[in-house]
Amino acid sequence: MKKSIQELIKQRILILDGAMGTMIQQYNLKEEDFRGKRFQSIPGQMKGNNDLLNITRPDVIKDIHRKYLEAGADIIETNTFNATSISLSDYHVEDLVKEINLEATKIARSIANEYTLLTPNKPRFVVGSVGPTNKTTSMSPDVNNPAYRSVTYDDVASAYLEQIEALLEGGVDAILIETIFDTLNAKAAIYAAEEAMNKTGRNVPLMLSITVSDTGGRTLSGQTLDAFLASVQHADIFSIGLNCSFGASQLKPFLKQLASRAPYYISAYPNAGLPNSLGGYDQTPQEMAVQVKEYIDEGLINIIGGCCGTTDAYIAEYSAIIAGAQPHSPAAKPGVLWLSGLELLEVKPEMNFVNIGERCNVAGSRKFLRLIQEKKYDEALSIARKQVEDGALIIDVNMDDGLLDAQEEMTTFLNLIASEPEIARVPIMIDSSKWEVIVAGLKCIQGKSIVNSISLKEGEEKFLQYARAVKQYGAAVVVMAFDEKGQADTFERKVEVCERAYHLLVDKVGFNPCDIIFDPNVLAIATGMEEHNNYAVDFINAVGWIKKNLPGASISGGISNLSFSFRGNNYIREAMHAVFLYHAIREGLDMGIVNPATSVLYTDIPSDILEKLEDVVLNRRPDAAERLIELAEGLKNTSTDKTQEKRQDTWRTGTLQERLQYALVKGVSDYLDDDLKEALTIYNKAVDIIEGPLMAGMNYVGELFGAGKMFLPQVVKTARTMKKAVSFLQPIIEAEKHDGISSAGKVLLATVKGDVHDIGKNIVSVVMACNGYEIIDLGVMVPAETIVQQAIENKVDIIGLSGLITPSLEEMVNVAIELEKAGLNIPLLIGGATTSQLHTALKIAPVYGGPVIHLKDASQNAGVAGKLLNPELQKDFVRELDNTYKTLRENRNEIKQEVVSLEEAQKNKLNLF
Ligand code: THG
Repeated sequence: MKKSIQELIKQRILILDGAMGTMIQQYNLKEEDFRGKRFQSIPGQMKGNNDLLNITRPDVIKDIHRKYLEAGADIIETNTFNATSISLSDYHVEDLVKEINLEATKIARSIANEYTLLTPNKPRFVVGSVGPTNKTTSMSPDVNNPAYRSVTYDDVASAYLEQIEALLEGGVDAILIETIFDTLNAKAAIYAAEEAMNKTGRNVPLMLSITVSDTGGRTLSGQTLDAFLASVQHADIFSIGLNCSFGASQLKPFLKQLASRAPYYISAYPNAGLPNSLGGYDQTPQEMAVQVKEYIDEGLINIIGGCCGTTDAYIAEYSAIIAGAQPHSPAAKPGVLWLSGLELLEVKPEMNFVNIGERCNVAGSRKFLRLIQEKKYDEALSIARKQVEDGALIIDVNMDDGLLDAQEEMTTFLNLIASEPEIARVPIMIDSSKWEVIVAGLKCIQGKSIVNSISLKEGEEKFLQYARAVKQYGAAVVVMAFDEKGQADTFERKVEVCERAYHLLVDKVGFNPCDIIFDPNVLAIATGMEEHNNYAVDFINAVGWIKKNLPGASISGGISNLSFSFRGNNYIREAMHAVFLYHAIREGLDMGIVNPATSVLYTDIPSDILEKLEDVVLNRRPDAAERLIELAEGLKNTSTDKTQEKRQDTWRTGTLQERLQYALVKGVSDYLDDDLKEALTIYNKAVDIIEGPLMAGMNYVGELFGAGKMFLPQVVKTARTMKKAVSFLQPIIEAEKHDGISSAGKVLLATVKGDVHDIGKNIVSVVMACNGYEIIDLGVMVPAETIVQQAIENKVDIIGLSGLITPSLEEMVNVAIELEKAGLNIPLLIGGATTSQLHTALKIAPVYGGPVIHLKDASQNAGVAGKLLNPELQKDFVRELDNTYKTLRENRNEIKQEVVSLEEAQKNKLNLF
């Protein structure tokens, strides 16, 4: 009987295959191969649609699998990386999802079985490859609208469900969700995988593989690996690992980090080194094997394979280095509550207390309510940001108001928070009494959040249903001490309800006890009603009981509820909270929803006041409330917020340059108008401000990014701030232009087909518009034909192509060929990460008659365009350019392609600005 993958992995390291794309390239397939007879009439280009080859050239795919099996692979991946309706729709073949996945599985299955028969003691496995899709649910593709999403969680989940169902039906041995760059996409895939397994009745191991996108070791959507682990902790995961990103040696520190924390088997399939400036990979199989051997020797690995640039020759090296090696033994499960935003929050006992910011609550703050009603989201976000600055480790968000569409507001606000790295750093607590609002919130958040709340109010059945859903979405949950009889107000009732809920969650739902947070109801005291006097005591005692009797669970409460009867007297309120927290934390309170700006410390409360407060909180005498009220009236209502505000604004005392740089680096636009007004009095022209201090600030951001000190979402925020600055200056620039002078020239801009990145392009657009050019922006994913047609129709003077990912290099060549075919010689500007002068010189310039210029960053565009459109300057410029390109080509023949350093690769990435 063939051993299962679960048995085999305990015994030895398993070999996964190498890249599919690199192998397909070796067959030099033509457009006709991809189309076959069947797809002759589908519009657009079909070359590059590798997944379609399962139908049109199954012989090639089978041959590739055979080579990998021959090279010693224990596991091969189906050729289905892009086989979801979302990715296939780029090629207008989104109807073929089921067929492609079934065919791909059939091909892989048959050849794997063949090899299992040949080598029965080395059984071969087929894993269904599930790629990230080309869209992200966590980020906005629109610079002007950070709340916008081109796809939703539901879109992605249903696309994945269709794919994974077919893979399971076809008979894969495991599902591999790979090249994960966005955790929300991955969570939707995990959700879909569970659904698909339930539907098909085939329960197979779930494997995950992340790709890190920067030297700081974060995903593209900005999460650290630790944060990622928290986000997917709810799933039944077989293995986790890293693929793509970098070569083996650059990947190692991140792999180590993952292996030290992840309670799963570990996989790795790196690229064949770092890409060279042409987007190719030069590391030899032997060189790569030396680096991979280090992983093995350090006990990091259970499954090893290859990504971009690897072929069967690389995989063939592995058998020797894994022989007799000790497989990695997974880390222990955490045993404490893990939450995450962009970063991990591990609620460890020694943390003492986790404060949850209460201020983004329309029911708990008049100001926040007004801002949401008036759709002043920027200011509403500032409230969230301030709470994090004040030390909130989690942010509570509540949109429950009769006159608001709570579901829509929750979605908008959480999407906006996702674009604010300073806020998104921390986990979110989704606070609503409406289930639909909670679900809407869960579908927006890549981190591991907290649902606030569920309870037994509507009976056991509903409670279990909600709890199962929370678990499947991967959140922790606040359970309020409510049941069918109502709110638990006494110690006995609190304990009774929490205990019952605990057993239902742990025993019936299989909830991780660490993901349960009890809220035994903080109720207002000193209200004048005698039956309220013991509420705080009952709460504190219940905390102690839960801590001792319900292992793993945390305890929280809405602390400000306690002091409602002292509204208007902030000092007394805050002092009362301090006293209450002091006693509750001693009993084991883990967290609380509070105003993080509070500055009253227990130890700072004068003893006469403290005594009266403790009388009230601990219910020590019947007249305690009256005595406190008397005292409160004597005290002025001191506001404690003022000093806090001052402290944060110290950066405002810097020079103009420093302030603008700070605003860009932090992405803070609050003072932008003031600072720019000041700049206008110093600089001669508004354009000079953009090209001077603002560009300098952007370059500084570039350096930080290159050094791994900033990560992509932060940089995106910088870009937004830059855009705001530019739009402030734009009308002034317009006015400064001499009247009547028409446009400096018409510029067509496009991100090429296959690529959705456009932040860099948008900045180029703004900078050039500032310099008087008329911009025709065709957006993203623009096919070559459209670029040609629009260039002709609009009689443009310059064409600018942009792209961030490696395949865009080839697409740019394709566009140049199409422009040449159309007989054009309009100057072509090339920009974006992965583009390089070398690639431009070697691959793009030779296929096009017009000038082709590579630009390093957005600040160069206007200058170059100016030269190109001036007949006198153009001659010299183009001659010089030709010479440079010639030298580059000649040198290239002598020395082997230079390998760009990691830092260079990072800087290239920033070319998008
Ligand atoms: N448990 C759980 N969740 C909760 C609560 C709880 N969520 C909501 C609430 N209770 C906790 N949040 C707040 C937020 C603000 C205030 C009280 C609790 C508050 N606000 C001032 C007031 O009403 O006087 C508002 C002043 C202003 O408008 O600025 O006190 O118990 N799980």
